[in-house]
Amino acid sequence: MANIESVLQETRVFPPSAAFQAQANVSGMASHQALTARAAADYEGFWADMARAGISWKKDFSKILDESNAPFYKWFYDGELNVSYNCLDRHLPEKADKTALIFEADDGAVRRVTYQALYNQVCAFANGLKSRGVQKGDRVIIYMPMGVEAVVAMQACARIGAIHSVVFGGFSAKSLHERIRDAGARLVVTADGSIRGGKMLPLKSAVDAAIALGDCECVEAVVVYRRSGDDTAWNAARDIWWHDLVNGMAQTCEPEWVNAEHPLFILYTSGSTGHPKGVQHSSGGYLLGAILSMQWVFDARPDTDVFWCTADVGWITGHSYVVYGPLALGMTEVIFEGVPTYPDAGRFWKMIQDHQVTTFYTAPTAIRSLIKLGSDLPRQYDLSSLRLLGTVGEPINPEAWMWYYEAVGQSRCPIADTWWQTETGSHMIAPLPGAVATKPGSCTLPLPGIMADVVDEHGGSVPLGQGGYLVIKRPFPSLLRSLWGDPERFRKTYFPAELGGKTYLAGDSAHRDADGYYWIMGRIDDVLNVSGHRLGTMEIESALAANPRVAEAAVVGKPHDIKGEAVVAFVVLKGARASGDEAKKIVAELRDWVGKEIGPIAKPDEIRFGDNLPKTRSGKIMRRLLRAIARGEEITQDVSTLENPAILEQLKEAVR
Ligand code: 6R9
Repeated sequence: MANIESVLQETRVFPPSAAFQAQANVSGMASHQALTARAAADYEGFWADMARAGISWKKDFSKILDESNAPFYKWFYDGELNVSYNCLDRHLPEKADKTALIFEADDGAVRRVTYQALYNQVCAFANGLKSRGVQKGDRVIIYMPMGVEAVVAMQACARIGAIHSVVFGGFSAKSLHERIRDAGARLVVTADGSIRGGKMLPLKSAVDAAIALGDCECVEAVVVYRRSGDDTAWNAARDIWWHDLVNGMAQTCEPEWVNAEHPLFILYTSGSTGHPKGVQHSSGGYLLGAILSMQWVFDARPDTDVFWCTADVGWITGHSYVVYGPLALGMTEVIFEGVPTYPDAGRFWKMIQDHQVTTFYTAPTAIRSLIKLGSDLPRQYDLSSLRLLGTVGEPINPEAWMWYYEAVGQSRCPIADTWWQTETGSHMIAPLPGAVATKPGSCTLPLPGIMADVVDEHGGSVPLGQGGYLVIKRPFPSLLRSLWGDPERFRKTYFPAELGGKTYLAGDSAHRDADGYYWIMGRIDDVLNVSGHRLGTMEIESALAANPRVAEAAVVGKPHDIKGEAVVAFVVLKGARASGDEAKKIVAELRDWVGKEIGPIAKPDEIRFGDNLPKTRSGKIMRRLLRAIARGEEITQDVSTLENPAILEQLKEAVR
């Protein structure tokens, strides 16, 4: 499947402090081991206990796990629940006036929303959706800025059993179009625009452009939240303002009780083909994963914590640790509209101070960029409220880990490096911070009940110290159930026959050290991780190839100090190879093009032109060679079969 590299040896170990351990939900390694042993001894009983303790069921389940149609697993599959009920209604008797959301806008304005107010807004919006004909099982696309209304829209869908599919606001009209069509969305929820870093970015016009691309007859209505105040083109037959939709709607709405397996949402993510995959999650199992990981990994203390996950709701992290996990536990959480560097690089630290944040969860790429912009900045703020830090999205390098630990956590807060994926729904490998000693750069040990392993291409465990494929050997509740509309792709991608057809192949390589700690080494497929965002090289290649100037393109990643990985594109133009100012002009044009085809996050950092691409005799692009060229490495491969070795010289030059 892919090449496996090794990582540096890291020897620093940080055991939990006595103080942290004393107060932790899971305190000490013996408790961790007891949970793990319980799961190993009675796997189904373990998960059933957890599901009964964490979730309020409308109808208790009598069935736990169905493996009869593997890998299409089912969990708690005769139980009934409603996810929004679990996030809102069940807290009202005791916590109606408690703050659920502390929303900080880009310009610093703060709005607090209590559980009662959130419940009222969710119910009103749910009634609004129903008034537009949205029913259980219908798909709703949400293309919104980060804010209270995004949370409301998602919770309202969950309330009526509609399946939401959130599309990150940074994706282009073209990407949005593909997702609207694939999901067959009945309704789109958007805003006139978003405000980030002082800049307005239009959203509604992208929805109009997406629908204008055609084949979107499924969309009956577009609901528009007024945020930026920008002028917006209006189609009176289809468009409706959010405030008009909810005006006069009842602020109660009986939840739609759904089967545990009812799809809660679809979230598109990149894979190794040109088309994104619609990862489909369940209601019961997914919610359980969000709840347990909040309790275990974030050591949630609902009565005193102020939780802040900086992820946008357009990503899985925003689903599990903004919209569902913290609310299911009845916590107070911060949500932030803006960017970490506006008005300056102290924004995160100021917000932690202002809102007395106890638990802070962000991505290594944000940490690295903030180190660069002001490694002393955190010390200018009072960060004494913090008790726990987390990271997600990509491997964190030990230097960034140490800075996070010392400068932000003041050598007092444990760091939970959490490995998981869109597909796993919740944390899989991460420290339980009151139990597991951490090591900078390692996501440490699997959570209790998660049967992770590192295997070779036949599925056999490899010895400690050796690299291999990261897999999970038993189905677990929060695992994706299918790919929307493509069960065969689901089976082939995640449960390959080579591994027996029942083992979940994560798509990452990893190794374990002598203590059994996991170290993630990188993707084994053609997926790049740029600033914690998953991008398929094939998606970028198809976007480039769709440009009229381009004959052929190949895309690889190369290490980048801040983004983790940078996108390098090798392009063959129709006609002559470009050089000089002409080349610069075309580079700018192609970068913009990719921005429009996929979204700004996918723009190549570097473009190199050649008369051809290096290929094998059978015509396959030699990607390993391109990776070496992109990194500026010595070429050690045999290139004698290349038709035109001179192109290698051409491709060594990036256009600057
Ligand atoms: C949650 C999320 C998943 C991919 C995953 C892996 C990488 C995520 C990581 C990590 C090392 C961590 N990844 N967390 N690598 N250490 N703590 O990011 O989901 O966007 O689907 O990305 O991200 O490569 O396979 P998603």
